[in-house]
Amino acid sequence: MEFRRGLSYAARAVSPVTPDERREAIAAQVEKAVTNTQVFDIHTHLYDPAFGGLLLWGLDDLLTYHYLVAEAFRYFDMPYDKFWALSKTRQADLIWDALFVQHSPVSEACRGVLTTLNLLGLDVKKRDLPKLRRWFARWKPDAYITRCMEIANVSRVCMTNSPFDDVERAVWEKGFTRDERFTAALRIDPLLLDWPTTAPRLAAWGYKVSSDLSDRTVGEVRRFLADWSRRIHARYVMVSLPPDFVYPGEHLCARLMDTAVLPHCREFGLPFAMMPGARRAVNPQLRLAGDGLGRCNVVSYEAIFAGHPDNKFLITALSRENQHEFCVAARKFRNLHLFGCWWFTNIPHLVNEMTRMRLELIGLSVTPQHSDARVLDQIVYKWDHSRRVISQVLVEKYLDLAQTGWEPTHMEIKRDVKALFGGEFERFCGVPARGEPAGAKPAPRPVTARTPSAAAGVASRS
Ligand code: RAT
Ligand code: ZN
Repeated sequence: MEFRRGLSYAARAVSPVTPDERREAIAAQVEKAVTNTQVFDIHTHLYDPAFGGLLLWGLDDLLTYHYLVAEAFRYFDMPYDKFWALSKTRQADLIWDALFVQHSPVSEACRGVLTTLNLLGLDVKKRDLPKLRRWFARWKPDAYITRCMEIANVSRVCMTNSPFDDVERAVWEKGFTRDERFTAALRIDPLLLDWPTTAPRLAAWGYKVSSDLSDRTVGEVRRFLADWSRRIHARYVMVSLPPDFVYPGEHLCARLMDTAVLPHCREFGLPFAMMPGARRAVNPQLRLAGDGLGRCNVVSYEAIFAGHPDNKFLITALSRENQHEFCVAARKFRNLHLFGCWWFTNIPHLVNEMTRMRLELIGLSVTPQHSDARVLDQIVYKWDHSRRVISQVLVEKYLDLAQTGWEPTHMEIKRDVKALFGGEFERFCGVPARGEPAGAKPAPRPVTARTPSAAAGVASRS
């Protein structure tokens, strides 16, 4: 019965009458589908609640987001160290004053705070920071996660999981019961970008590595990757790369990729996500807010895609100038999936440009956006803002098609939006060769980490 109803629904096209009516009808269908389709947010810096204080949320974390810190320092004249010595609340006060009170909050990151507050049902008109803080203090993390995911209409998020982070590693090693809404990605920047520092750490953890890349060392790096892929049930392995990364080459990064990371990804059936263009610590005094960007050499990446047809690659590039080149690369290499408008490209102007370009060059085989949220509440604004732009672009594309008489049906629109919001990502990733199928129920863990103390780690902040 359901199926028959679906069919007749599907067969019904958005029927045109006048051009204006056609635009309205298509826009209404697209907006509805975009609003109602749940998103799998494939790259965030959020954490399963079992990680306690690592999961950031609430107003002061929103205000001290590093995107806002960078903007606020343009107005501050205090020394950097003095700012970092302040409490989070005091830092948030100063940022609020500089970016919201003394100036209108027009930047994307500032606007995002207001969108979030507004969608949470708060009145921002009075600019009353203490009152807003009181509202957040009422929440406990578990209920708040559910609330934010509901408003953002996000079904699952992928974390960024680093075995090189001491706090995070300890939680994984202890074990905990997974929250199924939080999937994992194995982040390995220190391994590929700083082998001289990382080798002794691996050795201290019991992997028999030396600083050379002997067969034994490579074997042990693979054992490390295997242990962590299994432990966290990684959906993919990921690294951010500097603009000057070259492949092929004698540099340790390229050699470790060839000998350890890519064979590991093949063996485990895991995509390898590369995020080119990050120039770390351009201004170290700004800490996390001090990274810059640069254009990468797409030829090096094409050599990787071409040389490893049995590997799958996910790419999001930081530089606007690389976007067109990567779209063309995606036309050449079906083992490449483009995703997201990353960091400095996550502004409406560039999301519009990039989404349009991607749809025009590679159609719907793309994941147009991820949130990169570092603070839970940010999924509310990041997805609201992205949905608006994706919707506008789609309406235009369907209208172009309708001009030819190819009118999209409701079901076709829904199908396409589903693909863009995680469906294509899942199709591309497929089922891992080893371990459980992607997205499968996480295996029971030896220890339940949702102990009162773990939960309190978060609750006590509010
Ligand atoms: O967007 C960000 O928050 C950056 O600081 C980075 O974390 C970036 O997203 C990354 O994953 O390296
Ligand atoms: Zn990120």
